[in-house]
Amino acid sequence: MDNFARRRADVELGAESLTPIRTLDERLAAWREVTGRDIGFRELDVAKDYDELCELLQALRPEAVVHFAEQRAAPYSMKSSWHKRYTVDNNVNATNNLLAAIVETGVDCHVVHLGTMGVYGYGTAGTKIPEGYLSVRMDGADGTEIEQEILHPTNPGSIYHLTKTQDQLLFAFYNKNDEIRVTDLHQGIVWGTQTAETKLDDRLINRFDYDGDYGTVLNRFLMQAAIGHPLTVHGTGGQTRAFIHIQDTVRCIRLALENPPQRGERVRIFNQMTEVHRLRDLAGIVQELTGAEIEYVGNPRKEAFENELAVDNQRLLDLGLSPTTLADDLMREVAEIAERFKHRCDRSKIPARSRWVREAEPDMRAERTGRTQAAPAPAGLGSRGHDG
Ligand code: USQ
Repeated sequence: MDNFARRRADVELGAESLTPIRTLDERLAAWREVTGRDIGFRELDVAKDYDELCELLQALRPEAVVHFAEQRAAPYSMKSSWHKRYTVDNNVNATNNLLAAIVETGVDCHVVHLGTMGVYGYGTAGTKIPEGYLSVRMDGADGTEIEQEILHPTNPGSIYHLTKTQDQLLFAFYNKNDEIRVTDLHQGIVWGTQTAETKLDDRLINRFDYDGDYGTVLNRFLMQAAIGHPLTVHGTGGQTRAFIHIQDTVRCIRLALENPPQRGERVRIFNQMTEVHRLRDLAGIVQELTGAEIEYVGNPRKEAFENELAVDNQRLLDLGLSPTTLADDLMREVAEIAERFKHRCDRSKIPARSRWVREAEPDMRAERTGRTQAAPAPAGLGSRGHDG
C-alpha cells in the first residue's frame, strides 16, 4: 500500500532523489521480470482510507504487516506549523488506523513497525540504552522497594521523533488490550543506497536523498564529497548517533518477521543499529576517503552540542544479524553512485534550511547552560524558516 506521499514531497520541495526513481508500475514490472515474482499493490492512504484498509486486511488476511506509512524526516516535520500538523496527523493516524483495523477485522497478524532510536533522545542520561524497557526501583507506599520494568522514558528531538514516541504508546495499549503482536524496530540513521535486491536491475534502485530535509547525514557527506562541496557538519559535530547500513535494515525486518512474538507477549522492541559515531569523526572518515573539505555550519536544529551514546543491540545479534559496518568499500559504493548521478544534483537544495526555533538569534539560555544550540537562520530565510 502506498499513497505516494514521498513523491509529492519531492514536488513540494522542488528536490528529487539523486538516483532516478521509476514509476511504481515500472518498478513492479522490473521485479517481475528479474525474479519471476509478483508484488501486489494498492494505492491507499493508511491515515485516511480506513474502510479500504479493513477490506484489504480481510481479503488478504496477512500473517504480518510491515508498517512504514509515516512521514520520516525530522527537518521536514519542523519546517512550519503545516508540516508539524501534517506529520502528527499522518503518522499517529496511520498507526492507530492499522491497529484499530486489525482489531476490527480480527486478523491475527504480526505488526513490524519502523520506529527510531530518536525516541530516547540519544542517551543524554548517560546510560546504555536498553531495548525498549528499563528496570526501575521505586519506594512503595508502604515503604518497601518496588521493582518494575517500564518503557524507557522518551525524549524526542523533533515533531517527527515525537510521533514515534506516540506510536510506542499506541502499540503498548493495543498490545495490552487486544493482544496485538508487535515488533517495534528502533532504527538508527540509515546509510547506503543499494541492497542485494535493488542491485539486480537499475530500474529497482533506491532513493538517494541529499537535500536538507530528507537527506541523512552520511549519505549527504558522501554525496557532497563526490560533487566537491564541503561536508556540512552542523554545529560542533559533537553529536553522536547510531547508524545502520540499508542492507542490514532489510535483514533486520526479515529477522523480525521470521521470529514473531507469541500472542500475549508484550511489544518487542529491538534497537536496529549496528554502530555509533560522532559526526565530526564521521566527517573525518569521509575526508580521509575522499579528500573533501569539512565546513562547520550553524546548526539549524536544537540538539545537544555533544553527547555520548551507548546502545544495546543484542536482540537482533542473537537472532543472527551479522553487522555491516562502515567499511571503505561500502562507502566507496555510495560515493560511486553519487559520482554516477551527480549531474542530477541541484546544489541549492543542499543547505539544511528547516529551523527548529523561530528566533533569529541563538538560544542564549541554552548557550548559557551549554546543553543545546540553535544557530541563526541561514541567509535569505524568513523567521519561520519555511522555504516550501
Ligand atoms: N547533520 C549534520 N549535517 C548534515 C545533516 C545532518 O551535521 O548535513 C546532523 C544533524 O544535525 C543531526 C545528525 O546529523 O545531529 C543526524 O541527522 P540526520 O538528518 O542524518 O538524521 P535524523 O534527522 O536524526 O533522522 C534520520 C531519519 C529518521 C530516523 C533517524 C534515526 O531521517 O527517519 O528515524 O535518522 S535517529 O537519528 O537515530 O533518530
